[in-house]
Amino acid sequence: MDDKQVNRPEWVPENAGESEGFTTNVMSGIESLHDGSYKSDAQSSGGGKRPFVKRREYSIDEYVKGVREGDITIIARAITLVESNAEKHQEIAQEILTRLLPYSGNAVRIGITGVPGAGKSSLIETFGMRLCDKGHKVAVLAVDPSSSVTGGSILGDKTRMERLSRHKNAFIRPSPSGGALGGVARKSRETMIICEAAGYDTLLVETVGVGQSEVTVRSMVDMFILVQIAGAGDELQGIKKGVMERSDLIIVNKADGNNKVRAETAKGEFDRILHFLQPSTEGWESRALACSAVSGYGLDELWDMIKDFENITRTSGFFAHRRQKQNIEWVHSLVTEYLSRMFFNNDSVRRYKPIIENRVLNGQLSPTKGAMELLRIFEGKEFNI
Ligand SMILES: Nc1nc2c(ncn2[C@@H]2O[C@H](COP(=O)(O)OP(=O)(O)O)[C@@H](O)[C@H]2O)c(=O)[nH]1
Ligand SMILES: [Mg+2]
Repeated sequence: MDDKQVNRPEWVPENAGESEGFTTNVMSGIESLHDGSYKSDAQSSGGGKRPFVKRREYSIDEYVKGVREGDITIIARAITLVESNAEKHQEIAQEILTRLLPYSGNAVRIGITGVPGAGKSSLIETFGMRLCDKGHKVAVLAVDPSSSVTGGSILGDKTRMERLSRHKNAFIRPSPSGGALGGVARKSRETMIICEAAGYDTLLVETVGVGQSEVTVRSMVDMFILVQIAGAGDELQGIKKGVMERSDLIIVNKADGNNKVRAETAKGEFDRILHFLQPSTEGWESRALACSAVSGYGLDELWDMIKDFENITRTSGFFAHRRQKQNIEWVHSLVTEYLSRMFFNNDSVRRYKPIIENRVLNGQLSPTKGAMELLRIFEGKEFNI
């Protein structure tokens, strides 16, 4: 619990409780000067508190200017505002985002999924380094709805993208600890806007949680990549037809040493399977590629494929079309989320919900009738059963 105290953001008032809408825990993430965080004593010595430095408040103009100029500290602070659940931070954050929106949208957004251990973070590091060396500006984000429970994040585990995090052209941001997936998704999407306005041209989004987060990340990126390893067996890798159908590219990673031949064989098999599946992106035939995050094998080809994908879909108009669709879906999901929160926080609903649920459990009320009754109560009608 001590840990939590140390990690509480500076702007949380001393007397704020856990439930007042504040992010109560900031993940320590990587030790880097590029995420705008202080090189924390607490992390290296495992003990002492980081020195308390009162941060200067920036004006909205300063935020917008700083982000546009690529000022790492201000970018990180702007993202922290976006990630805050406090209402007053949200107001400022939304104003900043509105001002930045016209400068966003210019990056290619790539989502990367796959089971833990497949090598997503390692690939991002090796591949990201190459892009940065070529002069690209790469932002790496993670989407991990479980991070608020476990306190872990991609950058908290052993792969910390240490080389990449030190590169001047890279910006790495661990997953926001937003609780529900919806919250994490909103924060990640808004973080993407900030990164694009800051001039990052390639956004790599690592999916950390399994299941639902894949669907969410697919809905916020242009290209979706599934990372697999050869020989682990479909069961173990949890390959579902749905995930493959959402993928534009399947990377068979760890194609190095003794494993190279097996990886190439697996690549061939994936190519065959993909051929029979519904393609994820109109006008693009999903394909497989063998790569190694360790040797760098296949990574030039990976970049060529990303460029091909971008060219083909931009030319056909599908690229822009998908983004528009994603934006509208985003609006809808925000509305749904808002309504659901309002519904379950409604006083009458809270009062009668346990009673109605109990009747459903006892078989006195069908689930449908129970739901209808709750909705009636929400609309201000009398409880009448
Ligand atoms: N031999 C080999 N090992 C790799 C490769 N990529 C990742 N690994 C190892 O696989 C493990 C998991 O990698 P990580 O990037 O953390 O996977 P993630 O959970 O998918 O992000 C680590 O021990 C890596 O060193 C690769 O291309 N070849
Ligand atoms: Mg990882």
